[in-house]
Amino acid sequence: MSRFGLVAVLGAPNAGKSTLVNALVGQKVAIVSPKAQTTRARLMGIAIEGDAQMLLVDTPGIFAPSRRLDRAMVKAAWEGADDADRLVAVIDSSVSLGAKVEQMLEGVEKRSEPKVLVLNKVDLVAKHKLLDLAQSLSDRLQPEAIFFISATTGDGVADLKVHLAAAMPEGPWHFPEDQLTDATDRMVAAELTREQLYLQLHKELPYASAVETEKWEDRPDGSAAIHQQILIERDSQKGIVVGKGGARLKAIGQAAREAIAEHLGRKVHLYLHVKVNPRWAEDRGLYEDIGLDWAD
Ligand SMILES: Nc1nc2c(ncn2[C@@H]2O[C@H](COP(=O)(O)OP(=O)(O)OP(=O)(O)O)[C@@H](O)[C@H]2O)c(=O)[nH]1
Ligand SMILES: [Mg+2]
Repeated sequence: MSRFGLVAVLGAPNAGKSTLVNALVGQKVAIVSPKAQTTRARLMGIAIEGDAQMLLVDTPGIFAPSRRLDRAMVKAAWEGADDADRLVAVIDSSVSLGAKVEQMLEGVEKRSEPKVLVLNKVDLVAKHKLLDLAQSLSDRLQPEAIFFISATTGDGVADLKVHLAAAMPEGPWHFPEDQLTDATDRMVAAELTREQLYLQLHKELPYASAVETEKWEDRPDGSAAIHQQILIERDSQKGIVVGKGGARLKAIGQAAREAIAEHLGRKVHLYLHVKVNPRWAEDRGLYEDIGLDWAD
């Protein structure tokens, strides 16, 4: 007998959803950063546990959106939950509840899919505090199970994986055993560069930027030459992305190139171009490229 099912991972921005999906997959498929709103579009990680293959939907964080891009992200998050066999609600247990997680809790509460509550980042919290938190959240969400985990240390992740696998319905696997994500290499490459923008640029700049893979050449020597555009909104931001004497862009490119090469398992030449487009966040074509539906 084999099992196959869909697990949607939901939570407020920065709860650790992408880190958890990577931990469940056992390899990095989703980008992660200390800044909120890192994930912009749904991405599937594929994990196997015993006889079960699970499609793990990593979703953007849920919050009260205002900009069009934010609305599209939150919409994508809820759509990621559609048809899920289990909803995993991820809570950052190191920060107090409150307005930040309210949007997510209200939405999850209303849904009929069976829920699993995950209190993440337990490595940062005293045990006695976790029990109160677990109690009040389980009163609200009525989960079938609660897990206390650390997605970064891996603590508790194996038990969660076993639980989810057993909850998957019977059915044939949908993906080859060695496939870890549904994202194309072009998308993963753009995401890995965007991750560096989140890690290396300060304050608001990551939110004002996007990355697109424009051109991809597989060279005869087995390497890949990848051209990407970094879109920013204002001329004044260009200097910050490029840095003194080009140093920042070089550092971003170097780190992204290494990450992409590791993902592809081959040599990569990465060419980054910075382009100012004040309206990129209003560009329908770009939404499609980054895997988002247009939000009105
Ligand atoms: N200490 C600790 N940090 C964690 C844990 N899980 C995630 N983090 C950190 O929390 C930050 C956010 O993690 P992400 O996985 O990007 O969170 P996310 O929920 O996907 O965030 P968005 O995509 O922005 O909604 C990163 O700096 C992670 O390293 C954990 O269990 N313990
Ligand atoms: Mg994320």
